[in-house]
Amino acid sequence: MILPALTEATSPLFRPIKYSLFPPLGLATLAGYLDPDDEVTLLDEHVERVDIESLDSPDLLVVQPYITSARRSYEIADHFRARGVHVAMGGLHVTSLPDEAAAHADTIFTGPGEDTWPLFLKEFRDGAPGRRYDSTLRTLAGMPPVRRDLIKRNLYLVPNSIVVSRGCPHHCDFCYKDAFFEGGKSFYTQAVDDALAEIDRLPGRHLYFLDDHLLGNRRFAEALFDGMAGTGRLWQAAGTVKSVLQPDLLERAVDAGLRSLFVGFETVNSANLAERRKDQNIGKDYAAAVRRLHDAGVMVNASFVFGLDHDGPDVFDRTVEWAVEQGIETATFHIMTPYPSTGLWKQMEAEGRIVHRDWDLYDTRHVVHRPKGMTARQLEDGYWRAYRDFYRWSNIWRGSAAQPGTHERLRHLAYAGGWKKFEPAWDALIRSRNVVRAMPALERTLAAFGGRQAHG
Ligand code: B12
Ligand code: SF4
Repeated sequence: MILPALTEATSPLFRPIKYSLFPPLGLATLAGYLDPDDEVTLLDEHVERVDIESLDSPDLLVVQPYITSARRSYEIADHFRARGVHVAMGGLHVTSLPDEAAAHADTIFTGPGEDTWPLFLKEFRDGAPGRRYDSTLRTLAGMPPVRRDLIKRNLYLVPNSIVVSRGCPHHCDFCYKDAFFEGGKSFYTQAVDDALAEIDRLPGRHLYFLDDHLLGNRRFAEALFDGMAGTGRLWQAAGTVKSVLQPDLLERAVDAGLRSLFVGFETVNSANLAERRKDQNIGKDYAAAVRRLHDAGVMVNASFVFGLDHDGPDVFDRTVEWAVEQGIETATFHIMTPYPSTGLWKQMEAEGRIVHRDWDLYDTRHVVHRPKGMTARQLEDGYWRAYRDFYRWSNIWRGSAAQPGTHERLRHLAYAGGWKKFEPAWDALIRSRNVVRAMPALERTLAAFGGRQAHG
């Protein structure tokens, strides 16, 4: 099983820490369905060199392409198919463009794999594998434990990534979600006991929930948080502005160990929200959401998209200024990128505004569409400027001053500075092949100041 990487992640010169954060959870999940006596190797090109020439030919090669790693995925697949190996491919990019992927695979899968993958395995063993499997039955019931034994933990800063749900209850039209889950349910969770059992299997204290929206099903989230309370876990996750503003749910999450939340604010221009069907953000008080998180001792990783149709050249400074004023600890900026088969893609294509299909550049750092309110150059320059400005020491300092107390101010400085200001140190750690050694420092930062306890 292989997770191919985009070129940047394999560069001998500099490897950003973000590619050494999380292990290949999707493939480790699929490996759970194999028989105990099947031999399986899990390779992740983001963190290890994969020399395809020197690899033995397996009976079956499983490849998971993302859009930005599609080119490399196809190269690997073509190489092994030429050797007579059966290649199976699935995941997000394959679901967006099944015909493109089918040219490089013997079997393709669309949608999540929990129903079709075991069926394929049986048919493959029987010598009659299908050419294409489309997922329709959506459930996580009876899912085998994730094969975490296949994950080389020392190569990741956050080996304990976990997902306990699939999809999301919302329908933002730039998101991969609706297209990926077409043909069945698009938001469902594990049984709470199964999720708690999966959590129990993870060593150490720190967890990172990769669920699109961990707070999306209130009943599930409450039961999960109640089950986790008192276990001493420290964790990070993603949620929406709306869910943060709900009474009580955030408090339960914090009592269960939530210390930092990724929130999709997306835009400071409210006209963009309606156009992109980000309905759950419309009319929501963003500043109140940040305040509520900070008051609860939770750090904010805010996500913003630039280049939406109502954005003009002033959007970069306005966004950075707003984020710094709120004391947001970390921000992730993106250039609006229409992913194939999303609603946004369909609109851009109908308007003739897609300028090329070089998937390598669909990494949210390059302009691939014709923007409305500015030029492509302004958009790319503004994007890079926003990163530089947000992570200037003067702004990190200013942001920390917006925090409710001294503890939070120190945490802000340690966390925001640690991520962006010490990239060369991260690079050295990656090269030592022991990134996990930084985990205690991350845990200390999250634990020392966070949580409602800090406020007495
Ligand atoms: C963690 C994560 C990352 C991590 C690491 C990824 C990793 N190690 O797997 C990091 C930080 C490195 C990352 C980087 C990027 N990411 Co990212 N990331 C995610 C995130 C949040 C979770 C992925 C995950 O683990 N999911 C849980 C597992 C269980 O699901 P899964 O991997 O999809 O696998 C299931 C199915 O897809 C299917 N399946 C997958 N492969 C196969 C193969 C077969 C044979 C079968 C049967 C089934 C199957 O079965 C699995 C079990 O259900 C997703 C959002 C999401 N909800 O998926 C975005 C996401 C995958 N990322 C995305 C993007 C765009 C990027 C970046 C380009 C963004 C950027 N600007 O930096 C980069 C570069 C990616 C690259 N390497 O090329 C997009 C992908 C869009 C696309 N069409 O490909 C997503 C969907 C986010 C979004 N909403 O747009 N990412
Ligand atoms: S809330 Fe997030 S995960 Fe859900 S549809 Fe919107 S962008 Fe996608």
